[in-house]
Amino acid sequence: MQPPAKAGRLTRSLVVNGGVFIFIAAIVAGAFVSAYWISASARGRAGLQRVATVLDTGRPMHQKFRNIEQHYHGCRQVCRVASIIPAGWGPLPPQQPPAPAPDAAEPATTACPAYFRWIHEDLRPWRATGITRETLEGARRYGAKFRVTVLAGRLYVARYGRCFQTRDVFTQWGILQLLRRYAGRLPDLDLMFNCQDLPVVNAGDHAPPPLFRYCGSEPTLDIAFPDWSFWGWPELNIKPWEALRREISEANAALDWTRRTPYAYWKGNPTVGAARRELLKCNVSRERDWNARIYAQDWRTEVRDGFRASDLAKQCTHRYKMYVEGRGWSVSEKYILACDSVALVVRPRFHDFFSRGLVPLRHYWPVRGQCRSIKFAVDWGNSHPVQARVIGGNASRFVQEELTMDNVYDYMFHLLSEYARLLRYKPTVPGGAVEVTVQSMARGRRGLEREFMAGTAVNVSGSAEPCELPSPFGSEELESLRRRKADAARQVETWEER
Ligand SMILES: *[C@@H]1O[C@H](CO)[C@@H](O)[C@H](O)[C@H]1NC(C)=O
Ligand SMILES: *[C@@H]1O[C@H](CO)[C@@H](O)[C@H](O)[C@H]1NC(C)=O
Ligand SMILES: CC(=O)N[C@H]1CO[C@H](CO)[C@@H](O)[C@@H]1O
Repeated sequence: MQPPAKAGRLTRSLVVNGGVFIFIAAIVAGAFVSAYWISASARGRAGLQRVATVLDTGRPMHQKFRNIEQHYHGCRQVCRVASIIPAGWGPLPPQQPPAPAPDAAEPATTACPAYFRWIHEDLRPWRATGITRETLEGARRYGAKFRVTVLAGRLYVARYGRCFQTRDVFTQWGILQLLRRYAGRLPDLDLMFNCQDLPVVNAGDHAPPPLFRYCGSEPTLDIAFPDWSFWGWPELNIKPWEALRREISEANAALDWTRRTPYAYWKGNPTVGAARRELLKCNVSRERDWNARIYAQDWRTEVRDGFRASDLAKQCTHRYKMYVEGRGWSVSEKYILACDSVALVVRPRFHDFFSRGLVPLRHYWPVRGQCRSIKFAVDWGNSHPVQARVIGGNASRFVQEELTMDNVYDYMFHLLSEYARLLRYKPTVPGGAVEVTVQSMARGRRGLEREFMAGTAVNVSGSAEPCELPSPFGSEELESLRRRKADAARQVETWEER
């Protein structure tokens, strides 16, 4: 799913050209609309109530947004910020003690999914030593791009470098929504974030700094944090996860597994990563059919058409879907697993925050890079449809039940709370940091960026209770998990060789 740098440039140039057009249009139209803007601004209050109502109706997101657009079509400039902020969105409330449970005798909490246990593993390197300010600042050596500081429930961000597209924007937006969801319940904290693809913190470093990013790997110490796409990826027209998860689920119900094309499907950018270049060789040709149907994303066309041809909810048409890493992990994993198809996972080297909860042969079929292991997997599934459907069903159930946005927020809540307990100093606002609020983030945003923010804004009045964090793995448990993974891979290899 990682677009090439070229796509970024293309997007930017489209934006620039669009900007010129809007600028000219504004000069022409300016004389007519300025009077309207002023009257729209006077009606702002009523408008905000109206938007809040629209957000609460539970209608499909695109419909809600069309309503917002219609309501505000005349006041882009005046109401641009106001229009995504429902009534009652004040500044963040000050730190408050947690509200007492309604009935202390009856704990309302549920257990978190098992993959939350990896939080303890990711933080283990600092368990004994704690984290000093100097240790944290060591993350600058590893290219930290921004620093997130939470003080009394308020969010401060210091910027050290650029992130591709709006990765940083939607990551910070997600943290901001977390602070709203659990107002007054997150401790003060100070962390470094790198928004690039590859984990880098060397396990052999004498004082390894904690560094958050979107994925980790066995040989590195980077801490896995939910990626931006859970709040949407506007440049690729990928909707926020909660909405897309529902759409995929509906699409699954409409196309039964047995009616799907009995081949393995992959579509993406084949130029990132050797594994993807290898995969291209497995495409069907006149000489050979490895049961793989592989499509390269045509970025030029897709960018021009707003990625309409890559609607993820319409890509669950095959019985098998391949997952192949790009430069690092790929955000496509959750969309593939959600399909109800059998996921053929080509030996991953990286993990994101949830993928360590997946069990081979239970949630997916592990494949080696070779074409013949893809062919074997598809032949096996087509001759064992009952077992194949169980694997596909387990994966989509995992995604639909254990990877809801509630769980994503709870994962962030527990990861950040456990992390904060390791700090050996009292965080303060670092040099160069500015406070980030819903208003400051929304300012100047338009189009999909604005829509996705409105669609993922957390309801402040909610009194959600985080799930209960499971205990750390024992060393034997970790060992048996590792063994089980290796055994499953070996099992498949023996079947292939028979
Ligand atoms: C916000 O929370 C209130 C109270 O729990 C609830 O009635 C309302 O439906 C929620 N709105 C949304 C959009 O979830
Ligand atoms: C794979 O083969 C199909 C069918 O011939 C073709 O449509 C598709 O473009 C090929 N994919 C790539 C990446 O060449
Ligand atoms: C881990 C998991 O979800 N396993 C389930 C896979 O699906 C079968 C059949 O529906 C269940 O029996 C397993 O519990």
